[in-house]
Order: sequence, then structure tokens, then C-alpha cells
Amino acid sequence: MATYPSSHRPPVETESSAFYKVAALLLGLTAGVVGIFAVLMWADARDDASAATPAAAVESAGGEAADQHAAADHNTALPLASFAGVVPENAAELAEAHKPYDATLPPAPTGDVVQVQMTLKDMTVEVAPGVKYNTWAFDGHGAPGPIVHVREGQKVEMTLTNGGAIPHSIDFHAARIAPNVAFRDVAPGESIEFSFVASDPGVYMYHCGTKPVLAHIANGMYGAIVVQPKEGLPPVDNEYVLVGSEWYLNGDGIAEPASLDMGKARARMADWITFNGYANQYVTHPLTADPGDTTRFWVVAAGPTNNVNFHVVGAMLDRAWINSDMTQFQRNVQTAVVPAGGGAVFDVTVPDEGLYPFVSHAFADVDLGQVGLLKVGNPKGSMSH
Ligand SMILES: [Cu+2]
Repeated sequence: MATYPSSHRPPVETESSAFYKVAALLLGLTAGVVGIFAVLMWADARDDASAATPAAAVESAGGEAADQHAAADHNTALPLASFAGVVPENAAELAEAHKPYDATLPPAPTGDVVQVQMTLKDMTVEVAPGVKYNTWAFDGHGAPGPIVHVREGQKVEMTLTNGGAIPHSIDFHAARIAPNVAFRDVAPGESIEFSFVASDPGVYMYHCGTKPVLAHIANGMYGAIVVQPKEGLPPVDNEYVLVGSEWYLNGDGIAEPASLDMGKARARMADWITFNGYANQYVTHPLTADPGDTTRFWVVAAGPTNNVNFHVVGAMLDRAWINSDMTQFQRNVQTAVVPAGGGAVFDVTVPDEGLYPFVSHAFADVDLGQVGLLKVGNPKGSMSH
């Protein structure tokens, strides 16, 4: 029976509504009784299990395997163990000793053709101080792979050699090309060659596109390609490339290297989230600028799943080319989303000496290591020690 807001009279109890109330009460009682039986049966089953014979225990182990299979079918076996923030005691020392990924944008080669050669390699890298991880790495660099820098209009001739144990591939977001041909799988020991004209300026992700892509990206198979606009950009003083990504570990990686926990990757439960592959590396080893400098950040969010919500504390993104749309920029942006699989370019002018953290402003990501410092001038003290 519908009631209407215009009527303030109490609803009239009719015979039929009384009937439904009684019926509902009976149904409720039935449900309660069924529930009690269910609890009793569950208790019975528990008693049986505790009195199990060794033979039954073997059967039960088989059942456990079947359960695990069922869990795998549902993609994620719960509960998932987190190794977030787990580092050895000498972590601070190890962080100091770590050689940071060089974020400096390398110069773009001249000429009409740029040859890029990469050899895939399975290798163990550190993703945080003392935390080792088994990656599938582009060109022996660990993760990210090498920064590729070309000019708009140049032809990129790519040669990929698979020095790993399983098939891999390379997918350039900067390329307009048939992916079934250029981005196809390469068997171990084999190579693939393809070329494309870098016709779209901006900063783009490249990555392995072999299935399951989630696993290949999560294992470190990604990098950035910068395509410098033909007409140029406003001149700046420093240029850095930052690739955001996250790591999903099946162990803490301290005594022995961790590998991918696919369940955690699917559940988006990262252990470490990084710029250029290593947690907090630019906190310990800051990027640098002089007072008054304009610094250009070429930012890619490699994921496999997370965006980078790029923000520089104490500064503005004075020019923000969102989604690598180099035809226009926004001014004075506080935070810009770089979507997973996307890129963006930010110019930041800092007049005063100081330590300016750059972060993904989704602060769970900062907590897991996606933060660095832009050290402007030679400020006294430090936020990192
Ligand atoms: Cu791969």
C-alpha cells in the first residue's frame, strides 16, 4: 500500500493488511527455525572434523587444495598479507648507499631516425631499502626501463630482444601502429623490429603488452618515452622524468627476493609505491634546482593500476599540459591527475630556497614511498633525516 506525503492521516488497517502481517510473522519464525538448524548442522560438522582419522585428514588436505583452486578461480585468495613498509634495520644506511635512478631527461638525438635497442632481462632489483624483487626488466635497467627521448617527426626504429625466460613484447603509447603486428609476443632468445614516426608530442608510457598484462607491468616492464614538440616548449632550467608505479610482493623481500603476488595486484593492495621504481629514493637523494629556476617534470603513471595525483608542496604547477595534450596548458594547477597508462608535463617555478616535496597527493601512496624532494638551493636541515 502506497502512502503519500500529502496525507498526514495514519494508514487505515484493513483486513488484508492484517493478513499480510500475520503471514510475515510466520515467515519470520520459519526463517529463525531454519537458521537454528543450520547452526546445529554446522556444529555437527565441526565435531566430525575434529574427530577425523588420519585417512580423513588426507582427504581434508585434498579438500584444502580444492579450496585453493576455488579461491584462484575467484581471482583472490584472502586474507592477503601486507609487507608495506617492512625494511631491514639498516634501511637508512641502505637508502643512502642506493644509487638513485637518474631522472634527468637525456638529450634527444639529432637526425631523422632514432634507433632504440632493448634487451629484456630477468633480474633482481631493490624496490625499497633492502627489499629485493624479481623483475622482468627492459634493457637491464630494472624498472623503469630507459628513458627514450625523441623529437616529433623522428622515425623510431625499435629492436627488442627477449633475453628473458618467457615471451614478452613492447607497446609504445606514442605509436600509431597495428598492435597485433608491432606489439606481438617475442619468444625467448628472439628479436622483433618495428618502426613508427613519433607524430604526437608529449610523454608516453611504454610497456610489455603480453598477457596477463597486469603481471608483466607489475613485474617492472614499463618506461617513458618523451616526444619533444617540433615547435618547442618554453625554455626551462631542469628537466626530470618521473614514472609512478606500484609493487605487489609475495614476501618481504629482505632475506630472499620477493616475486609478484597476483592476488594483491588484482586487489590493488600494493606494498610499495614508487617514483622511478624505488621507494623514497629522491627523499634521500633529492632532485635539484636553483632558486628562481623553472623545473619541468615529465610524469608517467605506469601503474599497473594506480594514478599519480601529482602535486608539489609549496609550489604550483605553473604550466600543466594535462594528458600530454601539448596543444595547450593549464595555469596554476594545484594537483593534476596522471591516469594509469597516461602522461603529463608540468613546469614548476620556485623562487625561494627550500625543500619542496613532490608527491602523489593520494596520501596512501606517499606512505608507501611515492614521494621525493626538489631541493632548491642549499637549504639548511632536511626533511629526510
Ligand atoms: Cu613481458
